[in-house]
Amino acid sequence: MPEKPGAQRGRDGGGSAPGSIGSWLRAHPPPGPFRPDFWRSPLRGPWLTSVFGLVLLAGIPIIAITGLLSYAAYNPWLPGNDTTPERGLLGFYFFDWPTWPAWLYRVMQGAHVILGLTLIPVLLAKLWSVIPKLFTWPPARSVADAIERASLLLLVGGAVFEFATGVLNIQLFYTVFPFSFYPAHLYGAWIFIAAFAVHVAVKLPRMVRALRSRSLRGELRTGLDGTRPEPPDPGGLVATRPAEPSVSRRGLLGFVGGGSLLIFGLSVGQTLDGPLRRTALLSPHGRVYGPGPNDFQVNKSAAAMGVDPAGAGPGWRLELAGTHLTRLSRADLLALPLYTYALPIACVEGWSTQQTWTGVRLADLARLAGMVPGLAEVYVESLERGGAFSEASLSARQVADPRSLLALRVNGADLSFDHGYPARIIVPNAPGVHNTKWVRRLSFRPPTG
Ligand SMILES: Nc1nc2c(c(=O)[nH]1)N[C@H]1C(S)=C(S)[C@@H](COP(=O)(O)O)O[C@H]1N2
Ligand SMILES: [Mo]
Repeated sequence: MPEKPGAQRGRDGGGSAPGSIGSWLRAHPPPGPFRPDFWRSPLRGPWLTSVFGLVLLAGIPIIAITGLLSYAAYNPWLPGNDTTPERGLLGFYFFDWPTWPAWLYRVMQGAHVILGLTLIPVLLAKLWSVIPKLFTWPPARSVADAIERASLLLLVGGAVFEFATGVLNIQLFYTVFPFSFYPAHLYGAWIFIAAFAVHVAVKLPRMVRALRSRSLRGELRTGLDGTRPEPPDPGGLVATRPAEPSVSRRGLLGFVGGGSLLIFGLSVGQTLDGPLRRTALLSPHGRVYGPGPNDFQVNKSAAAMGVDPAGAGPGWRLELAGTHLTRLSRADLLALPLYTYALPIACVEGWSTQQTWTGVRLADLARLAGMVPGLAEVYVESLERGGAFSEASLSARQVADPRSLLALRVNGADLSFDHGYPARIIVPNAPGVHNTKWVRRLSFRPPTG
């Protein structure tokens, strides 16, 4: 395919006249990585970069969409759900999050986290394959070049920031950030998504051309002996002074793909119930539980959150506020109509589990507080003092769903203290963090605008 004349401008191209500062700079790169012949891997080239790029092009939009929807699932404009910006500029797409299908958030967040983890080797391989571009000399040849390179900084910086904060979050290292995870990961996402979209638009034709330049099947049949560098490219990916190959393209693709499969295999179990959960070796939480009704994953234990067991004893009363204030003991609650549903707990960290919960409908509690289900949202407060998840708001739609419970029992037994005894919220399709444990008070009120 004939190149457009401008496309041939490579390392030696450029706008400046001979004798100018630009041409002097170009002729005198500093030593080390800025010298074109410093990068010697015979595998680097447009085809290899494009293979990794194609995988990322397929995966990153799924991660982006599931991630953005995950923010919407928080109904962040409701009081107490202040983990993210409200419906403003970045939250323009937020909507009243549905309670149906009950498994949606579970599948979505699992896909977000596990696909993100799985793509890490591909992302690293892609960055490795273009590393000489970070050191082109001079750093910018023109204003347009400077803008393009600045956008690459946002792209690479955004990708590294999003993957790193995501991994740190699921490994529960919240405390290492000097900022709050939720807004930082969201702002970073929009910067990354914008830079990614520009990058794809600019590079797509070149990627398609590069992918056509070799056959994947052919490469997968080629061993070390047959491994030759790609033809010299104007983009400067192919080594000018290639070393002897020490691994074939097949070997490199196998290494990266194998790494991805391994990560996938060791993390997907955290979203499955049953024996396969044991395979989730990368899951930071426990994987193996006893056979008891309360033997399933605990996110934050009562002790870790400093919940005083005395407050959850026989003196505990649920405060119901609406048109009037009502106080109910656990026995009072157990005497109300009870309902049982199998519903998931699905954490933003990606892990999830389905359990069978028994409790009082939030809609019935709204009525007891003098409110009309469908016309009342609820502010939930727990016995926990001060933790980020000690309170949350549920929308009118969430309160009205007949499967939304104040759960008292799980799998036929009383809730354990770690799972929220004396009572906890369970709402279909809600993020785990809105399933508040150790509930102390429910304040029903007319819906927020
Ligand atoms: N009061 C209170 N409720 C809470 C939390 C908390 O820290 N405090 N953690 C939440 C989070 S992040 C999740 S994922 C679920 C986990 O429920 P489990 O520990 O019973 O599995 O509880 C939620 N409820
Ligand atoms: Mo969570």
